[in-house]
This record gives sequence, structure tokens and C-alpha cells, in this order.
Amino acid sequence: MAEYTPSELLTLVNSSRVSAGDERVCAITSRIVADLFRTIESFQVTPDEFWSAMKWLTRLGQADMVGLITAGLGFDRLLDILEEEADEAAGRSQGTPRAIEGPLYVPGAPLSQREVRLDEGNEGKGELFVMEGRVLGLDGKPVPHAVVDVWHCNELGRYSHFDPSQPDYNLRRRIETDADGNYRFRSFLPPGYAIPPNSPVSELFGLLGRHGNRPAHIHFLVSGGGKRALTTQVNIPGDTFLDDDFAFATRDGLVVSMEKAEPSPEYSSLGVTGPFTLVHFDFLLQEALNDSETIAASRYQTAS
Ligand code: MBD
Ligand code: FE
Repeated sequence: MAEYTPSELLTLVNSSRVSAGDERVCAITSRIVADLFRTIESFQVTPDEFWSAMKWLTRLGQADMVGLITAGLGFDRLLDILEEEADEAAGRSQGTPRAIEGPLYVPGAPLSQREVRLDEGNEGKGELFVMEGRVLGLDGKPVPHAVVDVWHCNELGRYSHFDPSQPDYNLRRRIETDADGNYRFRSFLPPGYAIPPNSPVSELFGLLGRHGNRPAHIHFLVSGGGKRALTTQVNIPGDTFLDDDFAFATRDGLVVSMEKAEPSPEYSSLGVTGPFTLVHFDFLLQEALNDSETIAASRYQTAS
């Protein structure tokens, strides 16, 4: 009566109901459970192995590091690729390529008009640079009052909020473009990122024989003017990990060009008084098909 083979048990697990439940959740859960049953059987996973994996999952959640594993195992990039395939199938043209948000965004950064010192409180760290450009539609027309939400790590490769030693919103700002769609900010070139050592994430990556490095990058969430909001990143050229990103998130078209610039009155409001590195980058936003696409939606503010 209550004696089962593995496959009888699986059928029972995936079919027992006291109500209809949610059809999609039932179907996806059934598939995942079936795949795991199969994996456990074919690798003859031992109880010790199984329970240490469950303890690892628990520690991963307690350390708030689930988002590092999803990125490192390619899920974040997969979702982007699939979204882009759907766009292509629907004949939607691209504009600036999207790139993954990553697990380290914080909403609500201080908002400035047209320009900001993103490095406020970090003066003198790293190589000074100014990034400037416009937010444009695919028709090349500027998007006035767009919001460029920008964030990057500190000189040690750590992000504020997740690193409690940094002030709130350190190296996180939002910039509203002017009437011609212009934005600009000053900061220092951030270093690359490495997953925290001695963490559940580094444990798995060690066992997988993988490194946990990302090339130097800067994150953006750009929205406004009724265009489709864009989550992306730019990379700093020359980084060793440009083509070997642990999150598989770098893309052609997102490696910026840098030039050497001399200080001029044009940049005095940013407090630039010596030679600096200048990056020009325009964000090209797609047309939105509906209102929800226009919202600067982070993975932390998903619908329902
Ligand atoms: C990062 O800084 C990041 O951008 C991603 C995607 C994953 C981990 C750390
Ligand atoms: Fe990052």
C-alpha cells in the first residue's frame, strides 16, 4: 500500500493535491523534482552528500548570496538571452545591448540634475574619470529628463549596502538628463569584482574548479521618456577578465573607449582640475510596447 519504487514515489509527489493549486507552479515543480530524483539515482548521491548540499543551500540563503550563484551558473545571462531572442522574433531592434543587473543593486539612490560626483566621499581613490553622453531614442532624438541610475564597487571591489563598512549609497547615484538628454558623472575607475572568499559561493566555485572574478564594470538602469527601460553595464577596456567573466555578462558594444583629456572650464563643476580620463557613451533606448516596459524595474521590484 505505502511501499513505493522511486518512480511510484515521484508520481505520487507530483500528483498529490487537495486543491487545483497553480497549474504553472505544479508543472515546473514537477519537472524540477523529477530531474533531481533522476540526478540522485543516476549519480547514486549518498545521504551525506544530499544533506551537506541542503546545508550549503541554507548557508547560501543565510549569507544572502543566492544572486551570486544564479549569476555564476549563467541563469542571469540566460534570462537576458531569452528576452533578446523574443525581441528578435518580434522584430524589435536593439539599441544599447542589455546586460545583467546582478545581485548588488539598491533602489532609491540620491538624484541629481544632469551631472553628479558619483565618487563623492571617495576623492583621490583610483584613476579619475568622467563619463558623459546622452540618452537617445532609436530615432536619435534625445530623451530629456531620463534617469540614469549608476552604481559601481569601491576601490576594494565591494559594493555599498552589502558592505556595511561603506556609507549608505556610496558610489550609487541617479542622474536626470537635461533637455538635450545629456548626463555626466565623475568617478574613479573601479577595479574588478571577486566573489567573497570563505563563503558558500567560493566553496562551490572551488569544487567546480572555477574562479569568481568579474572584469571592471559599471552598472546602469536607464529609464524615461516613455521608452523601454534598460538595464546594462559597461566594461573598462584591457581587463584580464573581459572574456572570462564569472557571470558571463560582458558583451560586444559595451566595452567603452577612453581618451585622455585636459582639464577645462567645461568640467570645473565636477571639480576636475588635472588631466583625466574621458569616456563618451550614449544610451539608445528602445520604444516601449506597454507602460510596464517603461518602468525602471529592478529584479527586486518585480510585479507581484
Ligand atoms: C557583481 O558585481 C556583479 O555585477 C554580478 C553580476 C555578480 C556579482 C557581482
Ligand atoms: Fe557588479
